[in-house]
Amino acid sequence: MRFTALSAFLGLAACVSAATINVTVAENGTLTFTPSSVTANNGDVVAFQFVAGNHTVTQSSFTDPCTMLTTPTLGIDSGFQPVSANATMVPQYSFSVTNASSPLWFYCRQARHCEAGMVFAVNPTADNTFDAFKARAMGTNTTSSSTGSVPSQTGSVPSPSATSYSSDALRFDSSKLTGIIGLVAILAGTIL
Ligand SMILES: *[C@@H]1O[C@H](CO)[C@@H](O)[C@H](O)[C@H]1NC(C)=O
Ligand SMILES: *[C@@H]1O[C@H](CO)[C@@H](O)[C@H](O)[C@H]1NC(C)=O
Ligand SMILES: *[C@@H]1O[C@H](CO)[C@@H](O)[C@H](O)[C@H]1NC(C)=O
Ligand SMILES: *[C@@H]1O[C@H](CO)[C@@H](O)[C@H](O)[C@H]1NC(C)=O
Ligand SMILES: *[C@@H]1O[C@H](CO)[C@@H](O)[C@H](O)[C@H]1NC(C)=O
Ligand SMILES: *[C@@H]1O[C@H](CO)[C@@H](O)[C@H](O)[C@H]1NC(C)=O
Ligand SMILES: [Cu+2]
Repeated sequence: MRFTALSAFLGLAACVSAATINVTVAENGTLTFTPSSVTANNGDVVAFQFVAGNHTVTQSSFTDPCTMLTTPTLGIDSGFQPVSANATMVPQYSFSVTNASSPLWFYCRQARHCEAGMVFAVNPTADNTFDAFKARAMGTNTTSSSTGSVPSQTGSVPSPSATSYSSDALRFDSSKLTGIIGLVAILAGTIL
């Protein structure tokens, strides 16, 4: 009993101390994540606000920036988040960082946006920098690229490797709830 109560308290304390890191997607209608790279601690939530256009935040890998991560597990993917020009509420998507020692790499999978540099990173390293990731993204040549640039901002954290995370999604437009349920279930699973 006592142990359970203590565990619950520690769990709560961990939740309370976790920070939320806001990232704006398509600020001013540009093909950008702002900021484009963040440093997060374990438990921190990275929350994306999609303010314009029709974009995604989709997990990839350093070596293949514009391809959705499917191994060892399916990566994080917000799905397309269209925002009408006169929207008063913007869609939001978030996930929590569970291993700050593992960098996480993302792109927008709308046609050619990745190749235009619409990429994002959590905890890039000295070896695998955000700038190098973005350059790889823009160097992919499966499709022609359009214009767009991202102000770079590099976080740093030691040691690279495998990916681990939990994710959840909050969509203010209830028409997009399909698929979110599963993600919420994953989050609930990590809490319980
Ligand atoms: C993140 O955005 C939310 C609203 O979406 C706001 O309440 C919160 O203060 C923001 N956090 C930071 C660190 O800016
Ligand atoms: C959006 O516009 C504001 C005001 O001009 C500017 O400060 C900001 O850097 C712009 N953001 C992006 C991502 O271009
Ligand atoms: C958003 O983009 C996707 C992929 O291009 C497309 O299938 C979808 O119809 C778009 N949604 C809107 C509302 O334009
Ligand atoms: C505002 O949004 C609604 C729903 O997306 C759309 O039907 C309408 O045409 C929009 N109006 C303007 C002025 O953009
Ligand atoms: C670009 O295309 C060439 C030829 O198709 C290929 O050999 C090369 O690996 C590609 N580069 C990248 C970064 O995908
Ligand atoms: C966190 O990531 C590091 C570096 O990739 C890895 O060595 C470690 O095993 C991971 N820890 C967990 C709990 O997954
Ligand atoms: Cu995009």
